[in-house]
Amino acid sequence: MDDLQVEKPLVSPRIDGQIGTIVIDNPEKRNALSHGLIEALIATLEAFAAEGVRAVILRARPGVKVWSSGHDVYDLPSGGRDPLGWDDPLRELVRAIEECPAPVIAMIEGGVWGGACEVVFACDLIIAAPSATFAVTPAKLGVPYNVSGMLTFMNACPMRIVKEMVFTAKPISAQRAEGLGIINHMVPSRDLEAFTQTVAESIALNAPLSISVMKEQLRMLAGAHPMSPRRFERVQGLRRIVWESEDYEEGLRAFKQKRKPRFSGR
Ligand code: LCV
Repeated sequence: MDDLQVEKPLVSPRIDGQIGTIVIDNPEKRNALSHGLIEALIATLEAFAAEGVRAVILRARPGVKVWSSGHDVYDLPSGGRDPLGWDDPLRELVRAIEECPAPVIAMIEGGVWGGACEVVFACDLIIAAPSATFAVTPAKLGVPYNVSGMLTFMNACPMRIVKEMVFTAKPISAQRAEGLGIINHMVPSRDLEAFTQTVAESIALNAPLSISVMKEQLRMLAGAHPMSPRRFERVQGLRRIVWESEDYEEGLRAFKQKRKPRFSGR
């Protein structure tokens, strides 16, 4: 790219009063969570915290068909490396949302895919239009999802729904998600922005210290699942079999070649 071309920002942040809004803005790639986009999101959350923002709204452009297509598949490592390890940018983004002192409200229109589902489920509230859908897709790519990610899903959904979502990799509708308590509100698209703003304002009027400490308590309690070193090592060993498998390589290859994967079970 010659130096005259300025890279389009991948996020559009703004602060109105005590409410920060982040618009994810890379529609050409269906808001895929690339390293660059994730870095911009984390930097914005940190800047909002430094400004004392009391509520955050995380959204895409109005009317999108795809809120986010999930982890940027081209950023997924192949050749025997854990694709979702501690330092994976997606994991850093989930932690940044969970550790943001202000509640983060995911305002959803359109499809939420894969790792973006975990990002949305890690948010404190989810307010969605009827057009929203949620799909958890590791099985579609042959990816071994990681332990804290599975815990995010378990904390967001009843176990049988987690199993249906991870085993089928099929989207569930906003209407079904609302009925299951996975999202806080389903709101007509025309009212979505105003409704979400009203919820954010009601949070911003309350005591920020009390809220940030209750948010951190809930994060710690929700993550308080004792797992012995022996069990954790067993999980990591099982995950390694997956990320070293031919199926994982086939999942990545098929996506890039825009064809259906043919999984062998090896
Ligand atoms: C890179 C993309 C992507 C993308 N990455 O538009 O949860 S896990 O474990 O699975 C985790 C590892 C994860 O999150 O993996 C990614 C999971 N995501 C998905 O399975 C969704 C993949 N995307 C799609 O199914 C379609 O793109 C949807 C249905 C989201 C949108 O379909 P649509 O027909 O509107 P295209 O498929 O034509 O995509 C437009 C451009 O965005 C790229 C895609 O490669 C294409 O790029 P080119 O124009 O250069 O061909 N793109 C879409 N998703 N996750 N790139």
